[in-house]
This record gives sequence, C-alpha cells and structure tokens, in this order.
Amino acid sequence: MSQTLFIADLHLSAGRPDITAAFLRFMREEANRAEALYVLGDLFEFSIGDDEPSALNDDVAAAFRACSEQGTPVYFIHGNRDFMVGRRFARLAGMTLLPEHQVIDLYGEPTLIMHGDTLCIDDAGYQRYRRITRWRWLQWLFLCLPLSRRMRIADGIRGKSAESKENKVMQVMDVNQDEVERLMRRYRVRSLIHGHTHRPAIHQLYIGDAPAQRIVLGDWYTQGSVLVVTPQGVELQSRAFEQAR
Ligand SMILES: [Mn+2]
Repeated sequence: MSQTLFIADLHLSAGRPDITAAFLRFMREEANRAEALYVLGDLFEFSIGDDEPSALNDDVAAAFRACSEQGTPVYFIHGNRDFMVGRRFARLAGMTLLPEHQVIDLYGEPTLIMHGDTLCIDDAGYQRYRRITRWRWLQWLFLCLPLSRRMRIADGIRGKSAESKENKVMQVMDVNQDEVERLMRRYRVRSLIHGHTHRPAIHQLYIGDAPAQRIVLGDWYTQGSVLVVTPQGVELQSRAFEQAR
C-alpha cells in the first residue's frame, strides 16, 4: 500500500534514550516501507554542527541511510532547534535538505510543508532570535569556534531553559491564523503540514471559498507521533514507547 510518512519534533537527545529507541524502531519497522519519509524539523533537541562527535547522531544518520538505501527517500526541513544540521550530516544520512517552505505533490494535492515556527509571528522575541540565528555568516562564525566552546554555549542555553518550570513540555506560542492563510495563498495550496507547536490536529479552514486543511504533527515526548498519508486520506497516528526500561 502506498503511503507517505511525516514526523517532527522528536527532540532526540542523549538524555532521552526511550525516544531514540522508539524512533529507531519506527525507522526499522515502518519507515522503510513508505514511499517517502519527511522529517519536518526539531529532529534533534540541539545541534552545534555536523562535526560534533555523537553516537546519537551516528545512529540517526545510519537509520536514515538504511531507509533511503531500501528505496524510501528521506527529506528534512530544519526546525528551530536543529538548524545547524548541515550538508555533511545530510550526506552521511543519505537525506535531502529542503528549504524552510516547500510545496510537494502529495497524491495529486499540492501541499505546503514546513517546520511551522515561521507561522508563529506573534512571538516577536522568537522571530528576532530566528532571524539572527539563520544569518549565514553568524552560523559560519559559530562553526569556527572549537567544539568545546560550542558545547559550553549550548549547555548555557540548555541550562537557562531548564531553570524554567515548564521545561517538561516546551511551550510554544500557537500559529497566527492570518499568516497561515497568507502563506497558503502565496503558495497556492489548500493543504498545509507542519509541526513545531506540539498541538497535533487536523484543522479545516477556508481560503476564500475553498475548503482547506492544516495538519499539525505531534511531538515525541511521551509517545511517537506519525502522520500517514495515502491516496485515500490522512491520519494522525501515535506509537507507544516501549514500557520495560
Ligand atoms: Mn520547533
């Protein structure tokens, strides 16, 4: 049966082996049977550059590579946490890096896919942070720092967010509805798929007189979340984490 899979917001880290185990199982048992796998950002909790020696990154790259070698292409759009994932990792993983907004043909339906942080324009502080961290020259400068220095900077940012009480589930402002419609008009689509907000749902809306849908992927904090698209329709599904650990 032909199906296309979408995942986002796994926030993989060395500190959460249960998420990694669930993800690797998903890659082994499911992803390789799909026509394509789209990873819409925040695959990793943090990324400080492709040259970071990390068993986790190696495992993830190997899982993607195995999948694409079995005939399922893997596509990746950066999230707000793993925007430093670069060409080297993509090559290793055998995956294709896509731009922040991409229109794909999903069984005849032009569909806009993205991480979703660009829809949250009400969060002015974040949007400023986003602009700055996406400056190519700043990323280049960051990558010129020794790894130990980059790790300390990352630890500092992590430490700061750990101080806030609501750290358990990262709170993200929701999308701005006008921005959703503006982008869907601009890209001439009636279907949008994104993650980032951790509010899984299939929203029905209208673009002018035309019915449209906005599909939000869930995160992988307490369970896996997968969007399965077939020629017949779309379904948000969850995958239980293994109990024994
Ligand atoms: Mn995000």
